This record gives sequence, C-alpha cells and structure tokens, in this order.
Amino acid sequence: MRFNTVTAALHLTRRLISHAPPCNVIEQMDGATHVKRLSIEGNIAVGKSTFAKVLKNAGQNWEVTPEPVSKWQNVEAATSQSVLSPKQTASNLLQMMYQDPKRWSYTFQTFSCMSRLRTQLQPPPASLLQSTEPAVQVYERSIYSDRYIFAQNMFELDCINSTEWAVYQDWHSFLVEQFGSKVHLEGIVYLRASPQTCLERLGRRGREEEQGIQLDYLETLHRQHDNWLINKSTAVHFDHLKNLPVLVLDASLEFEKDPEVQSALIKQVTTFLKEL
Ligand code: UDP
Ligand code: D5M
Ligand code: MG
Repeated sequence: MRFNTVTAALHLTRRLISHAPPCNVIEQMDGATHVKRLSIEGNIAVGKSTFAKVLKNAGQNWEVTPEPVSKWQNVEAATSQSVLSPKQTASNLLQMMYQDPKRWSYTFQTFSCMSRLRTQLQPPPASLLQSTEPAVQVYERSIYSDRYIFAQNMFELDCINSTEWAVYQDWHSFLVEQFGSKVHLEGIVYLRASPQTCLERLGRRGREEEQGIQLDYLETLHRQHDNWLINKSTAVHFDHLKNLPVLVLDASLEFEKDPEVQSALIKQVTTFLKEL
C-alpha cells in the first residue's frame, strides 16, 4: 500500500515535470518580466569584462556574470578538493594549458565548460525576476564559445586530438540537449577589434599566464569568431543557435575611459535588446 502511494506520487511528479514549461515561461506566467539572456563574446583581452562593467553601471536592469577565470587559476579551491596538504600546490590550469597545450587543452575544455554550464544554469537573481522593468542577464562568454571558438581552435591547432574532439563533441551536445531551454540565449553581443589591438590590451592587462600569447594565436581566434558570428560558416549543432541574433560592436574604439563612446555602445545594445 505504502509502495503504491509512493509510486503514484512519483508518477504524478514525473508528469508534472514533463509538462512543466521552461523556466523563462514560468517567469512570464508569474507576471514578472521575462529576463533576456545575452552573452558577450570576443577575442582575448578585447574588453569584454570592461564592457560588462560599463553595462552594469549604466543604471539599467542588467545583471552581469563574469568569466570564472579565478577558478581556472586555482582548481582545488574551485572544487570540493579544497584541503591541500603542505606539499601540494594549487593547480593553475590556465597556466598549465598555455605552457603545455597538447597535454592540458582537453582537460581545460572540460573544466571551463563545466564552470560555464553551472553559471548558465543559475536562476537569475530575485532582483531581476521581481523587476517590472525589462531585465537582462549578461554572461561573459558561454558554453557555445567554449566549443565553437576555443575547443574547435585547439582541435584545428592539433592541441586536441581527433579522439578527444569526438569525445568532447559528444558530451557537449548531450549536455546542451539535456538542459534544453535552460541554457538558451536570446542574443549575442560580439565585441570585435583587430588581433593587434587585443594583443596591446592583453599586454596592458598583464595577466601572468598569458604573457607568452603571440599575435598568430589571437589571429586564429579572431577568424573563429568571424566565422561563427559574422560569416556563419561554422557548423553549429543546435537549432536555437543557428538563427540567434548577433550584434557586432566596434571595440577598436577606446571605450574604457570615454563616456561618449560608452553611451554610443550602450545605445546600440539597448536597440538590439528591443528587437529581441
Ligand atoms: N582596455 C582598454 N581600453 C578599452 C577596453 C579595455 O585599454 O577600451 C583594457 C582593460 O583595462 C584591460 C585590457 O584592456 O587592461 C583587457 O580588457 P578586459 O579584461 O576587459 O578584456 P577581456 O579579456 O575580458 O575581453
Ligand atoms: O579570457 C580569459 C582567459 O581564458 C584567456 O586567456 C582565454 C582563456 N580561455 C577562456 N575560455 C577558454 C577556453 N574554452 N579554452 C581555452 N582558453 C580559454 P579573457 O578573454 O581574457 O576574458
Ligand atoms: Mg574578461
């Protein structure tokens, strides 16, 4: 009898889950504003984090989620294996990847994609959900740039072998399909500047692990971005990604300390959002 009751409850729960609308629809049903989800994409050091802060400070209803670089610089602290013995040192996976890309690129891709997936699965903060104004959740990069920019580039540069690439694509597709609309975006903002400008900004930022990066690596990443987001020649495997609106912003302009350039860029994002 007890077994039957539990089984019936389980059946009911499964039915409710299988008929549950995606979370963004729930938000609309609750009367709260639909939260639009955007990612900011672009080459290394083009200015994504800086632009994300500009958006956040613009006084609008924008929540920004930065890239979890510090987790990649200290793997133990980012995982449950956080208690290090005196002989152990923290693993800086970002540094390991740049120092020995053939050995560590695949490992890096697994960790970066998992950390981004966790981030993209977080529900928007209550302040956005309760807002009556249009609200936007902005991510710095996404599980899609992980695959269609970096992992693909590493494969083409022979830092990931064909077996690793096949395994990567298999689990990446599986995760995106399983999590469905929870990881969908409504649009992409592509910050675009020449690889030379990115190299100069990278030097200015002075992140230690990146100091060996050469112009030709930034050039390959620039081509990957253009192929995915402008030329649309990259083969993507998810229908929702195929027609995703993309706003290309000219990030070669020095916007960090120029309020006029900033407001021109914000205006373009605001217009783009209205059309989504
Ligand atoms: N930066 C700059 N001018 C700009 C935008 C950014 O000099 O208009 C600098 C910024 O201060 C930082 C470096 O470029 O030192 C890289 O910027 P960020 O970390 O935002 O780049 P990301 O890697 O996140 O794209
Ligand atoms: O990106 C942060 C740093 O992390 C930069 O050195 C690029 C690197 N990065 C980010 N994602 C990946 C993946 N998926 N593979 C390899 N390297 C990656 P920044 O652009 O500086 O904010
Ligand atoms: Mg950044």
